[in-house]
Amino acid sequence: MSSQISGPAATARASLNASQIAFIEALPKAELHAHLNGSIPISELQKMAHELSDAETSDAVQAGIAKLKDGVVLDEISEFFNLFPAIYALTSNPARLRRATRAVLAQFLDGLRPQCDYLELRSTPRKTPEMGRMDYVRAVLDEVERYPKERAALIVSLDRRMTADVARECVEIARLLKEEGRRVVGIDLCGDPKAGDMGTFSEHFSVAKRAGLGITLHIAETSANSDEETLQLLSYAPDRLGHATFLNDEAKTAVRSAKTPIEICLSSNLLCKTVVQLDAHHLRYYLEHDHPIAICTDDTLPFRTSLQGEYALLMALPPLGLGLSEVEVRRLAEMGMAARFGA
Ligand code: 6MZ
Repeated sequence: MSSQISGPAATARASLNASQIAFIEALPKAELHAHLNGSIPISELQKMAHELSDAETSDAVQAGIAKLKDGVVLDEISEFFNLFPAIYALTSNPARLRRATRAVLAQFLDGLRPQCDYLELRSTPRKTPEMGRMDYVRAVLDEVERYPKERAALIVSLDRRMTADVARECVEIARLLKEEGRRVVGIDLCGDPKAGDMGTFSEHFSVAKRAGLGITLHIAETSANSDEETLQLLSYAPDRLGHATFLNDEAKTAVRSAKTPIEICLSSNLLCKTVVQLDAHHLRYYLEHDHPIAICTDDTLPFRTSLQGEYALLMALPPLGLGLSEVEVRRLAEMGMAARFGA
């Protein structure tokens, strides 16, 4: 699996026997919640950082890459967002963005026992001195479309900190590219959960829906997200939800009656400390109610995980994992496949 520094997923995997590992590898699985710039293998980032001259990579970027290599420890989720400037400095032109995307796709989809059968990769269109947002999305799509449509698709992310104009531009890019027949299947809302005004996004989700794009929203990711904000986001009738860790009873009832699939990222929740331990994880509640769930990685690099690692967390015995049965794990994998926007 991963040669990265050990995290909860690797520890859980190490506790499984060969037949459990073979079971996980053989399960048809979909990865529906993976952020491109959080999923670039460290070896690829290091290569890119080496190839650039010192003038091009500042000390801060070098320090950021070194920190990622050593395995970041986060005291709280807000620290997580400080990791991205170093990565963004490397994926700031179309050629290097394509290279990074190719490495991410290979990590999930290539090899004898790929991490997953289908990947919906997501990324936030970025404008840099060397590319516009449309160039950004086209560059990523060029790589995604090297795989058949049954294997890979793209979700365009909106960042909570975006202005209304930038959000409009991103949705327009997604809509136009979909119309051109390119493989954009959805719109996501992500970014620092403590930032932004969610009223900014309402009209953009309507436009995206009318264009036939799926909507997935990071929602109630931290205890600081207000119930009011959560209900506002649910009023946009999303097709899937990311995390949904801190839903109150009213929100839970709404989500269950709409049967909205929830993308669950166990290592991410543990390392960002939004869930203190696995036996307190909200996955259990949804599993008990037979509510649709998709098991996902979020950001493989900082969370030191892989999709098979997340499945290992499901199977490993407590306290390393949730101790779910093969029947339950198979059901979760099937629910993940059923929640795809594309394919
Ligand atoms: C919220 C997250 C996230 O889009 O540049 N991102 N947003 N919660 C999370 N869970 C901890 N993990 C990643 O990938 C990186 C961007 O994805 C969002 C952040 O906005 C981050 O800057 P892209 O490819």
